[in-house]
Amino acid sequence: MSGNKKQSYDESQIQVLEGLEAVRKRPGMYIGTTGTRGLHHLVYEIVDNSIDEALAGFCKNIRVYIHNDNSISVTDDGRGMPVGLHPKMGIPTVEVIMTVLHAGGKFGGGGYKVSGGLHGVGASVVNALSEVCEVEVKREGHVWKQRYERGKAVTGLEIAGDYLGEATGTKTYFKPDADIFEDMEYDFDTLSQRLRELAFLNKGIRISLADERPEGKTEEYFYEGGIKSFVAYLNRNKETIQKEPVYFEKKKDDISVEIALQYNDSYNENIFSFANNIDTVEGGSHVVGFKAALTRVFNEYAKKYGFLKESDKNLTGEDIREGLTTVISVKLLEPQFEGQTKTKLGNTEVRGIVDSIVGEGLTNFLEENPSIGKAILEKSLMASRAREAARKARELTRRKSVLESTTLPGKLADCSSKDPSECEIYIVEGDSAGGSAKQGRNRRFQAILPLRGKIMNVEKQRLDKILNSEMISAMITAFGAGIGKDFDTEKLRYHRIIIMTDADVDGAHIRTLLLTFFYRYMREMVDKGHVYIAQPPLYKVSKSKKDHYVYTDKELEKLLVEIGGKDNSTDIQRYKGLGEMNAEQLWDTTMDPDKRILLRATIDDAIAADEIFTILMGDQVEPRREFIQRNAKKVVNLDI
Ligand code: 1YM
Repeated sequence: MSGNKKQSYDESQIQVLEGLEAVRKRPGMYIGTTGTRGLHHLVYEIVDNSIDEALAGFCKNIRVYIHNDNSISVTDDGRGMPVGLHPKMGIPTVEVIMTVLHAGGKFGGGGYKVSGGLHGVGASVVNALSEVCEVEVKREGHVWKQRYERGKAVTGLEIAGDYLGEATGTKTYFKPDADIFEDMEYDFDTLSQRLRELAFLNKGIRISLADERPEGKTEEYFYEGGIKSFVAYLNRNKETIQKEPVYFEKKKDDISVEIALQYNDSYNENIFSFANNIDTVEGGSHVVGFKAALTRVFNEYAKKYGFLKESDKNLTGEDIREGLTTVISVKLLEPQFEGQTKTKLGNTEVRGIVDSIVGEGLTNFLEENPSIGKAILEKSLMASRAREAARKARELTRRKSVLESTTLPGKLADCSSKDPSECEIYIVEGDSAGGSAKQGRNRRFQAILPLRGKIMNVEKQRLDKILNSEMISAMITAFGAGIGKDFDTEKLRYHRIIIMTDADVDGAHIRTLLLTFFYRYMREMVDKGHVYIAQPPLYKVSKSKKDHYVYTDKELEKLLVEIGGKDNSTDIQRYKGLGEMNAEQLWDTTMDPDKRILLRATIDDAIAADEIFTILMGDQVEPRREFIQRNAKKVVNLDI
């Protein structure tokens, strides 16, 4: 190596260290959080490199391993990361990829790089945030290896052996740094969900996930049908109107577009859209193009075949999307992400391309499948009538509320403060617990609304019926923020809506029903973090005249050790329901803001939430039974 080269090596090393030091100092800037989300994000960053290699046409199989100590390996059978010296840096390209910030994709031939997580920062960030990282490349006949610790190379790129045949590829191993991450445990289901999604979004790639921890399992995801299989999967527990999803695909001006859609007999619309494999939660130009074409084509078809008279008003997009499940996936070279969470596709040129392929494809499909067209249009016409009825009902309730001013429901024990930001409302299961809560509360800022029995299952009803339910209208009036399209969180009378149910299966059911209702009709309230779940204790342990409240079985074990084991004077009371606690106990354990535990209900994953709601609320019994068995323990802590 010449003196010159040696110097540039040193220089680049200095630059490198500064770069990755920044990642370690402010990891949140690069991976979002250092919580469990960020931990899982590391895996996606590495897998994205393999997906890029697959999209370039060189890799078919990707394997992900969760090792016993929660370290991770990802392997692929692509070309292997380039091992030659990097022309500018004078060190092996592998090392540049692993140790220079933002290196991924910026060099090395300008391939068709489309994948990339929300933050898209690549392998160097994973390396910086790992205690240990090792890369193994099979390329040019040799097995090359390099090891890094907290982002710094601790060995050179060494030849560790040779391989036979064509078996090129890359393996990246990393162990997340415990100094950085708060939570070090990988969740199989979280990884499984994203890897399955990637397999749907990139047809023909085989992705496997192996959990080497005790009782871990192995799964493989491979979908020849791509997003067509995705839609079928999303609808798998529903009754569908068409047997198979419709699928359109086209590539134009370097933008590739895929769309699959299928109707089911529910009243919900589920549109999932992706750009470069990133979930565009906020939609964007591809979704706008899709909706415009769908509405236009169905209205034209309805007029042409007499479902609507020429003089009739057009069906609305909402009517046409009732019961629709769609996946839209576009891949383009320079995606622009906009919106609050940078999950809205901005590229305007995408809109017209999607519009034209849906327009053309759907028109042909309907001409060839008139019976399906008829079934969908009849459903849309029903939706239109129901919406009209709901509008009238809403107007009626609005008018009523103007006449009678703001009559709050009789069962509500309201609080005295009128400042929503400090006010909270407890939705309490059962009259007796409701009574204790009313006595025990702080009247200034805590309101109580007792619920008797189960609320209506909103999943199976349209809005007009839902408004007739006494319990539901009580909640709507108490919250004061409207419902459905008219819902406005600015008008909420309480900034904390707290669900308080028993810690048993019935309680879990009521909680899910309430969450379904909030999710479908007061969505913004959930999104903005106004919904909470109270955590009543499971046990009261009394020893030497001292009471301890315990919230989980694990805590009980720990406490018994701490207080010196269980003996004759120790009394353990298991609470079966909230009703067994008196007012003072309920305040002390579950309602006192200084001592209580509240879980915030978030819907950070519409797909998972929709699955749970559908399974728990839908008509099919078998998936529900399976789900409950699978999640028997988790159900109590349903994190949705
Ligand atoms: C388990 C992780 O990183 N695979 C991988 C990465 C690359 C290549 C192949 C690759 C790309 C190109 C040429 C190219 C990367 N290369 C680069 C860089 N798996 C994993 N497999 N040859 C090999 O894009 O032209 C970054 S990642 F920078 F060299 F292009």
